[in-house]
Amino acid sequence: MTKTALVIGITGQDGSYLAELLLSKGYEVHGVIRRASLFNTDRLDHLYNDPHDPTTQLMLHYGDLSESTSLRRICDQVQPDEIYNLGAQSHVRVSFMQPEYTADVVAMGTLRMLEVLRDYSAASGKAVRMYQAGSSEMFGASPPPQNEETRFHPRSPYGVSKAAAFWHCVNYREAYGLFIANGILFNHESPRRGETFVSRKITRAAGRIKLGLQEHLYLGNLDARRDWGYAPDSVEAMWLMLQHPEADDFVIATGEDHSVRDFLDKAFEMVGLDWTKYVEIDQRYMRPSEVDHLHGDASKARAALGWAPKVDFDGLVSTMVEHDLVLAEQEKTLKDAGHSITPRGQFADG
Ligand code: NAP
Ligand code: G4F
Repeated sequence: MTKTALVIGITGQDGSYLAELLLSKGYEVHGVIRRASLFNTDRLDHLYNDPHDPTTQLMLHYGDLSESTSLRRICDQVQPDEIYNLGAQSHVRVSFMQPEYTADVVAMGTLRMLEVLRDYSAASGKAVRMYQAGSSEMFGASPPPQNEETRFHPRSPYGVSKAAAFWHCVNYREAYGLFIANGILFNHESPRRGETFVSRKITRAAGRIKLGLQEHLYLGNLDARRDWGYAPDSVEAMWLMLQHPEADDFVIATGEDHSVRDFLDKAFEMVGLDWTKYVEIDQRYMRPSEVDHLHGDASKARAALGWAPKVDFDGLVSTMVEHDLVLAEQEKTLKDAGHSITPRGQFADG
């Protein structure tokens, strides 16, 4: 029997890799997208077919976590077996500037989705399974290594909202016997990472500076340490959580941590440049309260799900730098032809 999945946040980094994974496993995949004034499906375009083609396995629907009516209608129409809630205002620095909006989408949006799940499960009689995208940002100030037993001490409106979403999911699992798995994922990156997250900001800049398209890279705290993994490895863990016999919560991490400085060293070494000549510290990229050190212990996921990361830190940085060098070469060709090129990752104060 073909399984049907509903992915909220399908246009994001993880959503696009998850859609690829599910399609490769024969799923019919439905995604929720937000209406925007410009198309926002770049990360999915290689997967998308004309919906009028009866063989297409990927369908997109307009909806939003801020509106339960749309989620309810989509769920009733699509009749999913598995729901992946990856939708979020996912930028930590932006959450300090838009705390109410972040809480509404991340915490309340998850609660809205849970109410839809509760009613849809009862009406359809299906044993529906839901994945919730939790975050290591929930651990915040708790010292490393962090695992499923570590106390949450979030340090941002985003982290607080993710912790609220986590507990809503635990409560719905206990109260209504629903299959809901919380993934507690540590940072994961890829060539599809948004360009205002530090990893991609660095690899985009390394490529552009190498080709003379950018002079400086403005950053905030270089001392923060993160457990950086590879996004395709992470989405495999999401799928495994929903195939597990019991609904549970799992930390997903590489078990290695590096500083932002280490990331700079590696990325600029790859393009043969000394980053200290180009990087400048800009206070607007600092956070009112910072998460200093994340280092995950994913032993539970290794034992119960058989999950392990396939790509290490060096492999991750190399993949991103190689990709972004090609992008920079394309931009250079455009620039040489008279087009203007803007390093958009440095546009806003996030
Ligand atoms: P991302 O690239 O920022 O993607 C977020 C997705 O959520 C996008 O598809 C976005 O749509 C959608 N979205 C935003 N607001 C929405 C709303 N109001 N209603 C419905 N959808 C909305 O994030 P990601 O890196 O793929 O991360 C996926 C999830 O995992 C997020 O929940 C994130 O918080 C969480 N997470 C990420 C990491 C990480 O390191 N990447 C680690 C732990 C947890 P648009 O494209 O229209 O903006
Ligand atoms: O790349 P970041 O913005 O990721 P952050 O804050 O760790 O959040 C990401 O990972 C979470 C999982 O732990 C996710 F839940 C969340 O959705 C998101 O995907 O920043 C990483 C570190 C921070 O300590 C930040 O202060 O890099 C530091 N940093 C230094 N300069 C910077 C910059 N971060 C950004 N975005 N931009 C800078 O210029």
